[in-house]
Amino acid sequence: MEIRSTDALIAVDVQNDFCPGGALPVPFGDTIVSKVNSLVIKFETLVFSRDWHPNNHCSFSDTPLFEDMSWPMHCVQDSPGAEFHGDLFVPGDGRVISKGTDPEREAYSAFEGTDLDAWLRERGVERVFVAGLAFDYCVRATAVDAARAGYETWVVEDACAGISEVTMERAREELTAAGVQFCGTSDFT
Ligand code: VGL
Ligand code: ZN
Repeated sequence: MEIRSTDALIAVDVQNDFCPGGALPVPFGDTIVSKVNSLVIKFETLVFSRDWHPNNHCSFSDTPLFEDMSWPMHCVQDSPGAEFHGDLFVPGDGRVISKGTDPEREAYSAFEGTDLDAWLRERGVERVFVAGLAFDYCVRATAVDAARAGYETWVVEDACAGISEVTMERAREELTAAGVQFCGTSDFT
């Protein structure tokens, strides 16, 4: 895979709370950080999304069920858990996209309620490569929205980790149906 000037990398929610030890840990979430870094150094156009909730966000529950998309409190704005993983490379010219900032609305996709589409369009981006956490929620939703917005969309699968096998399999089906393609970090030269 030859990276072009019209490509963008979207690194989704590589944050402490989604890594082991965090509030909403994705199994092996930390193991993808070095894979994401290997992409970060290759792409010119870089987007880093972050889950960035107010402390009264509607998805928070004291008795979260996960399956119904109620979650323990996580990624609260300006808390240590909301910070990017300490090993993630975030170059100064990378664009940080904060999502889920409205207390009344869930936002899994980095396109939802943000100016990401306009920002990519301004830069002439045609293809996007999506990686990060969690494969079955925010990576899935971001990639589906990218495809719907007209970008040629790829998910770099080994640079993602997901919450459960069942929802990951469902996500693969939904991504495929949306026209999203899959690749791996070893496909980039
Ligand atoms: C996410 C659950 C709740 C994610 C965010 O980043 O995949 N999952 N909030
Ligand atoms: Zn969240």
